[in-house]
Amino acid sequence: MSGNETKDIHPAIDPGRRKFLGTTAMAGAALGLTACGASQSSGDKAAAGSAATAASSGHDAYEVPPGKLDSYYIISSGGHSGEVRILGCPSGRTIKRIPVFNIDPMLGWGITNESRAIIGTRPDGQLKYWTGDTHHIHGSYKDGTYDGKYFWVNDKLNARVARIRGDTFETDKITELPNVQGQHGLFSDKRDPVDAAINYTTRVFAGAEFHIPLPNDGRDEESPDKYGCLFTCLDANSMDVRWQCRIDGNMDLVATSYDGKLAASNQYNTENGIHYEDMMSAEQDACVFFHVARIEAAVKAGKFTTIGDSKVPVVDGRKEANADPKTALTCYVPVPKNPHGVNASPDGKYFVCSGKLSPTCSVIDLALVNKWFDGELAKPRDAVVAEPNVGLGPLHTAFDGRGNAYTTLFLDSKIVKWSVDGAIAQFKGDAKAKVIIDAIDVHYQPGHGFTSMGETKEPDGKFFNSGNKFSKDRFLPVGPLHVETEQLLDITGEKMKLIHDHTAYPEPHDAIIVRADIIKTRQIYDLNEFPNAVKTKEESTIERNGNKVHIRLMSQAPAYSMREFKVKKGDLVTITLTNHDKVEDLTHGFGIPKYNINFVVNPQETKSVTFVADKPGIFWCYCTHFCHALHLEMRSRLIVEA
Ligand code: CUK
Ligand code: CUA
Ligand code: CA
Repeated sequence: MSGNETKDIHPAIDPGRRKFLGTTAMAGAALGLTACGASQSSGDKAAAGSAATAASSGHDAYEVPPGKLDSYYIISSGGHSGEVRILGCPSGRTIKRIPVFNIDPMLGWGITNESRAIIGTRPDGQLKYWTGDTHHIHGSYKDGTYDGKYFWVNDKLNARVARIRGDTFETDKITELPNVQGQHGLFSDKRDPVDAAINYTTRVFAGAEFHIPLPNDGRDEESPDKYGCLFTCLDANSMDVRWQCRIDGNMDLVATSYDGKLAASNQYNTENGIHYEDMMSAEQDACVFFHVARIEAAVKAGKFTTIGDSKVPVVDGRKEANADPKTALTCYVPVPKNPHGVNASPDGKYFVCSGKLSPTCSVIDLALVNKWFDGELAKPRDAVVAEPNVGLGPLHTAFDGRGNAYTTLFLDSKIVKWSVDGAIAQFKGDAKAKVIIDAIDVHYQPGHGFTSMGETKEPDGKFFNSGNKFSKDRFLPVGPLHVETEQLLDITGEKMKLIHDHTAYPEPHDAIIVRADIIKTRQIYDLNEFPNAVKTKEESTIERNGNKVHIRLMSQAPAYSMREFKVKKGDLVTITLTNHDKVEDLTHGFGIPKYNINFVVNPQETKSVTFVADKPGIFWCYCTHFCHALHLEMRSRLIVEA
């Protein structure tokens, strides 16, 4: 049995608490939040005890014994670490950390010339940015499900979108978005490719959370009424920005429809507030819908402006310019209050916005939104077909494909399972409709929750992962900074079962759970993929051109192709290294003492680094990655002559 069974099944026990939260209530809730570790301790023990019971009574299905593989990949953002992680599901093992917007010496990310070109450099050669904040990661789609080709992730800090290859799980492109700050929500287009040459998702959508002056060049800083937010569409193939759409209010999360007609973003700051009190002054905010085809037609017809130095076409999606539904580019569906999260149900019918400061979830019927765009629905609000009370602080919702929704309740520290059809019936007036089906404690304060394959047309309703923002007492204490908790729930039955806790380095936000058979990774690169590869022993040379020296090196266990290379103090040195080993998993490293050079080359891969040889002496370049019985002996001398 699970811990929640001993409790009232309804997550919001005290109906008196089921009110919208005002400023004072929110301050109280914040206080309550710090105290929740103590107030929930009896519940914790029950949950912990039940987890132990579950394990001892043998849930073999969750166990991934030594030598066996997980059945899912969890591809997870890493928040202000700037990276992306891959975990196995259900084991929770961390399988890979993918540097994206951060620096990573293991891989050499931010150190090699190739990674620096992807991240972007300034005219003086410095990296343009070396930090980022990843929140939302989504994959490329075909036939409504993942095809495993690409994954896109946002950088909230520096308004960028990165693409990660599904075959190597390495970042291959990063685009900085113009005219926006706080690039938060991100979702890929789910429609089937129209262009046969680009056989995958063709668009990626991104929402901006922060209002800024447009252009943000210092002229309107004291006129917040002139600040604005833009919704951005990128070309998934070139990663160029296709267009932007200016809106009223701000944006948070992004969702896309399965037919490709609509994209949407929840808005918590329709007040255009500068301070948080202003941002929570209205009882309703909105979910703004974008009519993708009309926006692209407007761009084609030249109905756009540009902002500042940016050449990106910007269409006007503000309310005043879109009063006629039949030509409108945008539709603002009112929902309560400072909503967080918008999630698409796998049947393609609904988007669900969680209320955050309202204990409700708003179910928006996409057919009705389309009806509004056709001029056949009186008010955008009429597209809301259910608004169940689910509990306090609802943030994100996931689906099991059996008609149930699972919403994270940040303030209640629970996951609530509710019936979408039940909620719709209740909204229509059926007082007996069963809406809330189950609730379970999580530890603590869940942010995102996501289900196995839940953001595809192939949801399998097996696992729900709760990404919790506080772990408090769940792990051995390691100082003031606690690790976060990811908790895995079995959702195959009527009742949810907590089956696993695992740690997550701060701070994961969103993730997707992808069936393992969809991901097809490569073990070995192709030498010919790299135009600068050092292909033969004869090509392994030292070329000098003035004070520029190019050392072309190969690695093959247990040696580099040259035992030593001489340069002069002050030379600008480039080392290109091609790994000639063809054995799976046989990676070599390359480190140069005192020069901040540290990177790896995978089988048949080529990478390069460039540095000024400003320190004379002998520097043992050594293999940093344990590769061979003679790994320690695998080294060459860099001789910098005075
Ligand atoms: S936001 Cu993090 S818990 Cu950036 Cu998706 Cu909701
Ligand atoms: Cu090559 Cu270690
Ligand atoms: Ca608001």
